[in-house]
Amino acid sequence: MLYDQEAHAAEMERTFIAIKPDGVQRGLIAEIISRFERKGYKLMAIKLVVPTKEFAQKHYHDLKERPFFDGLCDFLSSGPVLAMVWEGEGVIKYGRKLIGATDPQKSEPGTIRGDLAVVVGRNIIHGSDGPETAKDEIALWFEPSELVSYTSNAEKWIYGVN
Ligand code: IDP
Ligand code: MG
Repeated sequence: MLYDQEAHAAEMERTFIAIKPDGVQRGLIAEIISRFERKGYKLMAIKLVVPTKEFAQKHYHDLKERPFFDGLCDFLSSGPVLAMVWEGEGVIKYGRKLIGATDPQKSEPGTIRGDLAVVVGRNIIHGSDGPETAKDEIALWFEPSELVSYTSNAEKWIYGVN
């Protein structure tokens, strides 16, 4: 069913997705990106960065009381991270579905962590968990000028927008 451009634009969301150092080192970049791309989401920003530990602490600030916080921040800053912004209808929530549960042993087969990871400390990918964190994480990792807005020719086929 076709619906109008305005309704479509109002439903558009952006989320922050990062392939952690284990995913990059294991050669899983293309595999992971392809799952978001084939679903129909649109890549708006991408860069490979080695975050400092201080930056990792900012990214994971919500978890600072957890016993694994220090090790987690050491790990995130231990090598290249592929930082991305993906756009689409429902991409924040559905992106988390594509990723799977935090613990790969509890992730369903078919999800990224379910198919490609085994332990919680090396679960290869990060995804924003809600609209507020998505906004904050995109702002932490990217300058506004690094986000590329464009119309994909596939959109009218993905959304049925007239
Ligand atoms: P999420 O990545 O699924 O959103 P969070 O609870 O936000 O999960 O935790 C952030 C990251 O911290 C996880 O992806 C995982 O790498 C790590 N983590 C979470 N719980 C544990 C744990 O119990 N032990 C070790 N690392 C953990
Ligand atoms: Mg989280």
